[in-house]
Amino acid sequence: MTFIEKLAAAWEKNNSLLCVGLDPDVSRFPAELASQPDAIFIFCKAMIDATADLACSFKPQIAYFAALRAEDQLEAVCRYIKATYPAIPVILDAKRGDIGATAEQYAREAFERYDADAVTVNPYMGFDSLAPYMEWKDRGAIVLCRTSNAGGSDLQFLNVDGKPLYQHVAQLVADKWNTNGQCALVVGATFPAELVQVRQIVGEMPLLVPGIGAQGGDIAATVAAGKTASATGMMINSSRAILYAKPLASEDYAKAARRVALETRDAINQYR
Ligand code: OMP
Repeated sequence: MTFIEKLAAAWEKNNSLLCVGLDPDVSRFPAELASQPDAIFIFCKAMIDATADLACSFKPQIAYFAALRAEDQLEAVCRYIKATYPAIPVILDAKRGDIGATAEQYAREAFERYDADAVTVNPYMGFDSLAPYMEWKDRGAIVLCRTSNAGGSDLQFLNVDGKPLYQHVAQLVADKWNTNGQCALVVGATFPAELVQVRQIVGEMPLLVPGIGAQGGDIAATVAAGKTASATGMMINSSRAILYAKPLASEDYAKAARRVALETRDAINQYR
């Protein structure tokens, strides 16, 4: 099964467009985890178990592991998802981008070492920097297009031949780069007007849409702007709002994460 097929099956199976982001910040972990040597894995496993029936994908962010020399725990997280919830695609968020020879190594890192179903990549260096990922026909390449941060406008909004640069990226991926049908695009939930533009350009192509939750993106506007004719087409990511949800009196941290993930999944579904 390809990444795109697996994603479509997960949308259906869990009736969900929610991507649960795994951004494990040890400074925000519950106190009882602090002394554990593999605290990052234990925390992520708890989050995965709490949300696996509510998510269409999991997105571990590599920097949170690598900064603490915890790549072994990222490997364990990816292995755990694959073994326990094989229907849920794993997106390695690494935002890679480099010359072809180096990109080949990054592709092996994502698809061999971590066995990710898809990886986020940066289009700034052009098609030859993305081509090595496309050699992995059953995996996905999720290309940054209109990012959720305010500074994304510095370059992505530059006017090039009468159109903002991000629209050229969307057009290039849709028309030329997606030769094997394995691409998706990143478009922030913080910019619903641009989400509408990108959806018009790329047709049914899946979009990774971060920016709801901690970054304040509006769920109703996001869904209206980005859904396809079949009311799917998006992996709407939330990380911190789910991972660090404040437990109510009767809850532990995993139950709190589940409550917020459920509310978020259902809020998304309400507007599909
Ligand atoms: P929260 O703001 O905590 O929901 O986390 C958002 C996650 O999505 C982080 O892991 C970011 O690195 C990632 N992200 C963005 O926030 N904005 C983007 O434009 C792209 C990404 C991404 O590629 O995932």
